[in-house]
Amino acid sequence: MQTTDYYLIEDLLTDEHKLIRNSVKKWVEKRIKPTIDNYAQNHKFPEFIFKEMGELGIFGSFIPEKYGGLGFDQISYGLMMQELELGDSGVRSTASVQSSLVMYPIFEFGSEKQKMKYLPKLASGEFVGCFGLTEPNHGSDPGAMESRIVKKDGYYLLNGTKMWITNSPIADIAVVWAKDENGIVKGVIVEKGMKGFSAPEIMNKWSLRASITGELVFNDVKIPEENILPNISGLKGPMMCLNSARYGIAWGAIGAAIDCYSTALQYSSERKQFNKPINSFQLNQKKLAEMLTEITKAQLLAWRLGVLKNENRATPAQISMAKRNNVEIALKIARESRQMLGAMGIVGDYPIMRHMMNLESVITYEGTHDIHLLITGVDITGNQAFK
Ligand code: TGC
Ligand code: FAD
Repeated sequence: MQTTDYYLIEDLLTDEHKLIRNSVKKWVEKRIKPTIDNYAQNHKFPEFIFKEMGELGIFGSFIPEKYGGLGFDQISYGLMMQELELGDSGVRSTASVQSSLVMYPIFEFGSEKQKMKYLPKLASGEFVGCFGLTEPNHGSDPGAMESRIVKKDGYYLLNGTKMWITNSPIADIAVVWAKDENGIVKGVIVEKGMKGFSAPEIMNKWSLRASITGELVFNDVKIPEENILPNISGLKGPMMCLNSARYGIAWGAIGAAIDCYSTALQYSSERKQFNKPINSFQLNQKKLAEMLTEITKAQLLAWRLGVLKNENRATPAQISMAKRNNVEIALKIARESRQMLGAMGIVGDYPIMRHMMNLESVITYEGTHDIHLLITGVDITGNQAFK
């Protein structure tokens, strides 16, 4: 049976890339695959992943060693995300948030003191971080955010609410985006235990059930001046973080797609109807052929984007195209694979339904499917399309 590396992309990887990918693959096979269905069925977050992913060097792998990272390149980061999402989108979510949305802004926009204080603990998994941009009234349009910081004598007062925040209920720190008195977006590091700060969990999700999601509520929270990210002002701050996370998702979604496709391929070679394996019927072969074609195209898109990212040449619109395309094909592959398993497709014995439900969040967060289409449209035409 065909592998999922149809165009021999393996040849484009260095020995170091393969080593990194294989170590994450091994961990996912040993620690995530056997346990994740139980966590998802019970809507529980597998907290053990923090320490173990920290030990594997997954958090902030692209950050210099001085701050606890490994100084890896962007293809390595992408491959890690692919392998994690082969296990579960929620596990990849945790790595995306910790690496791209918490460690990245502290590294890029933080003071030396902030970097030394937070980055090594985030890298090791001792600290859990979260990222607060979305609000109850402002999702796709974060520039209209209502959260505010007001300068006082030696500190700031933070007020507002953030919504749909991955890992917020268990986070030690939150990188939060709020406007100052001049309407300028600033980044703030909020620590667990600060008076007036709470992070209630959002319950009853049908998607990303093995990931924990919550709110961030700020009522006159006193933020020391030293907790403001000094080197960034404006919406481009959080957007730069999203460039990194969206890039990781473009790789991650391929992992979910590969897991669904491989499951459908295996099942359809064993399952017989009308005295024949069901993968001998042309309609099922069409499904498999189209899935592998889309996986191959997505791999090439992600790999080339990684090369451009390594060269600091990847544009936000290129990242939007890859995130949008790869999540869309993963979701379609999940739906087609599920059909190929018939009734068996709906049970937790196979990973497909879980991936499918997870991908309904992945296609919405980090910018919805349509927002990424609009970003591409604006880039092509130079004309605004969503205001
Ligand atoms: P616009 O006027 O276009 O831009 C405002 C300023 O931001 C800059 N900018 C970017 N900079 C770097 N990278 C990007 N991708 C950027 N996009 C915009 C832009 O140059 C400008 O800078 P300046 O210096 O001129 O002021 O902004 P707009 O108000 O029209 O808004 C459009 C925008 C870009 C916000 C919208 O298109 C968008 O992307 N909305 C989606 C919001 C989103 O993705 N939210 C994600 C929340 S976090 C999350 O979902 C985490 S999920 C976690 C998990 O994986 O579990
Ligand atoms: P809305 O912005 O209300 O959009 C609703 C619909 O309207 C969408 O289909 C959208 O495409 C469409 N739409 C909006 N504007 C336009 C337009 N101009 N033209 C055409 N169509 C439009 N956020 C964080 O900050 N941190 C996190 O850690 C985080 N984690 C998340 C985890 C999960 C499980 C989920 C589901 C979300 C998470 N989010 C997080 C929030 C996520 O980024 C937002 O849900 C997303 O940006 C969309 O915002 P919204 O849900 O408010 O939808």
